[in-house]
Amino acid sequence: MSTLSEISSWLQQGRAPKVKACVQQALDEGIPAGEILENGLLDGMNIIGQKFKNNEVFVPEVLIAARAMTKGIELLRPFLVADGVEEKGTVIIGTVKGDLHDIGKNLVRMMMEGKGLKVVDLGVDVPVEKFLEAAREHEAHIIACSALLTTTMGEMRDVVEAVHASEMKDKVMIMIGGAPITQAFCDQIGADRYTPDAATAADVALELCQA
Ligand code: B1M
Repeated sequence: MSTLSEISSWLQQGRAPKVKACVQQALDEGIPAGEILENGLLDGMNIIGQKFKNNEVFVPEVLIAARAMTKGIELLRPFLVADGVEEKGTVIIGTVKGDLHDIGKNLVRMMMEGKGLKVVDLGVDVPVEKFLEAAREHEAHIIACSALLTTTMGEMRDVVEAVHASEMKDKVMIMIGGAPITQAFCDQIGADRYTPDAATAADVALELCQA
């Protein structure tokens, strides 16, 4: 098995120390960092994302795999910058004001990072103004809002209205998701895209950044 296949395989098994060791081995073998990212780490994360979508693996496995990926990316990050690998787009993500649920949002963030996007994570309980400030500061392509409570999903409408009233209205797309969110709600508030799960959110974010 090649070192890159080993990275993908260990990542799928959530074995962070093994992933780190193999990433180091691949670097020592002279494999470019971009290739290690694409054909090792992202390959493994894409397989996990697909299995998650098909209910073949569940949240704990995904979180452990995502943690292993983060460890691998930490090791690669300086080389990726040195190699001049360009990030494919910038996403501001957060759980809306009043809402403290972050497991799904963290999965979305990790899947998006797995697609090569730069993700600025504002955490939980994020007020509307903070989403806008961050989008301005980082020249983001996308604001991604997560909500798990029916009592907080209305915050997304405020984010949409604030972006539409700002100078960013033609530049920044708004993606929404979380258990109570539906396509009908997305249409109602005028957000750009609703996605039901983390893997689809990452696919759509990449598509929007490349459009
Ligand atoms: Co809370 N909670 N909770 N909770 N909690 C729910 C959401 C609830 C449905 C439970 C229930 O009653 N059956 C209910 C909401 C009811 C409603 O509004 N209709 C509820 C409640 C009521 C509450 C409190 C009010 C309870 C209380 O204090 N009385 C309170 C609120 C606190 C607050 O936020 N202000 C509360 C607190 C908590 C904990 C802190 C204990 C904990 C959160 C811990 C944490 O996140 N760090 C918690 C948990 C764990 C849950 C449940 C059990 C699980 C949520 C979860 O993490 N699921 C949840 C019940 C349930 O969903 N079964 C529940 C796993 C996660 C991977 O899924 O987040 O849906 P999810 O993310 C998915 C998709 O939704 C999507 O991708 C993810 C993966 O594919 N997705 C996006 C998410 N964000 C996206 C963004 C996108 C795209 C897709 O684009 C931007």
